[in-house]
Amino acid sequence: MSYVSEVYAELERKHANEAEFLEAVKRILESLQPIVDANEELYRRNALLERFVEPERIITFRVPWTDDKGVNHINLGYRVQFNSAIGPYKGGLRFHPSVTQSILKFLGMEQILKNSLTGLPIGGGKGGADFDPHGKSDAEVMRFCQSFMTELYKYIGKDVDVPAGDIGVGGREVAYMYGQYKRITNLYEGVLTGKGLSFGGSLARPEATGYGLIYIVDEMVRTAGRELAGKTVVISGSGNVAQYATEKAQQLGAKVVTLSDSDGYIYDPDGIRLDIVKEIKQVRRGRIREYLEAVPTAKYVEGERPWGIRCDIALPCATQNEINGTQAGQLIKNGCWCVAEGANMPSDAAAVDAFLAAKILYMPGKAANAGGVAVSALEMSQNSERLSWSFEEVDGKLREIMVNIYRNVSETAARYGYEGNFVVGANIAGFEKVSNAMIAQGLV
Ligand code: NDP
Ligand code: 2IT
Repeated sequence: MSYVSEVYAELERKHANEAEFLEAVKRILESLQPIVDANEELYRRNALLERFVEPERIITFRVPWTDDKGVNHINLGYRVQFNSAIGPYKGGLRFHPSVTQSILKFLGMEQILKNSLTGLPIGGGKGGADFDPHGKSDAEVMRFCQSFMTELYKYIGKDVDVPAGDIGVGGREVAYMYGQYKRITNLYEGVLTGKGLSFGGSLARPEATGYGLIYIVDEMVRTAGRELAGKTVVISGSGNVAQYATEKAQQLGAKVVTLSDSDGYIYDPDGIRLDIVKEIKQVRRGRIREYLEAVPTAKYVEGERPWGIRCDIALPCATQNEINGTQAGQLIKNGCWCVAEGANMPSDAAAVDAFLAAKILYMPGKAANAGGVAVSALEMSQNSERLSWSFEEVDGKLREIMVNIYRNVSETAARYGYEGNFVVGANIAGFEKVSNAMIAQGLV
């Protein structure tokens, strides 16, 4: 049995009930095969893969809180401190009813490689809770965030572990958690990123994941001799990543025709009016179907995802496994020639195989959505030096980081004989730095 298969079989035995995590590890290990083949003896001697697939630590805790009617609730909170070889644990917190340890381990594993790709000194972590912020009052969200932090604060710190947002965690939630951390510890430190501008947040952090996605798409498309301007773009989701991907795509002259939420998608052939979407999602915290109240010529399709709409470029920006093999085939058949992932692992294994087989431009999430965590790391730098950089400075660095990621991923793929396969390129390029650091630091 190959080293990769041995490690995977053992992991499957130990964590048989963690389907999402096992799937992520399987896909990553498969694409690391070329670098493992080249270094097998060294890796085995250092138990490298065995260590790489086990988190350094997982913290699980209960989160009690009281709703506005006085009813008590208990949710489950987690922090997966996966890998600190190249820096303090760094990664978002997700509040969504689907959150389990398996999902957070899969996201944490992705985060290790993504953070490495940014070129910045950040390790990999992820956390969250099975709490659903939808329909909760501000006071309920505040009480939940305070209770969550009352436990989490023991395990984090500016040089230890620095959480941020993810699905269901945006500026409001980060601010409530920051307030509680400060109150308990009496420390004013950059322990969370994505903070408000008046208390240590970075300009361009809200925009960073979506803008970064478009910067890498722009670079990839231009390298292929094409351009973004005038192209039709289909986007899923309508949260933080989807909104700012739409904004930057529009600024570069592309036409975005869809957005979605967990209820359905909107199709506006005239191009999405982002001001309306921001009002619905950021101010009213409403549903995407409300777009039709302002733009009656648009269409709303309940219970479906937008992959049947003809486009040049598709940008999944909602959640994992939102494109299956059949939907990928449909996109390709309709002429889509570029897919880049704003979300983490939105394409399932069959969809990825379809994109690679069709040889379209396909950039996986750990490279394409790394702009968010990259600017989080820039927020940490600003907090450490107690200075704030201008929007232009942060945005300029973000663009440079995304261009560098594209070049690194594409050169690494070519170096291992997989030209144009950015899945292999991203996984190996991310892994090279982490594995070197892990081996150098000895058996820890
Ligand atoms: P938000 O909570 O701001 O938005 C999430 C969007 O996706 C909403 O429109 C939501 O709809 C939709 N969505 C969530 N879960 C599902 C589901 N199970 N089925 C269908 N739609 C769903 O999150 P973000 O925009 O921050 O995150 C989106 C993706 O991007 C995630 O995969 C996240 O991990 C990834 N990401 C985020 C980064 C960041 O900086 N925020 C950085 C890198 C990656 P609804 O409101 O109906 O639930
Ligand atoms: O998936 C991700 O990269 C994020 N949710 C952002 C993490 C961060 O620390 O900014």
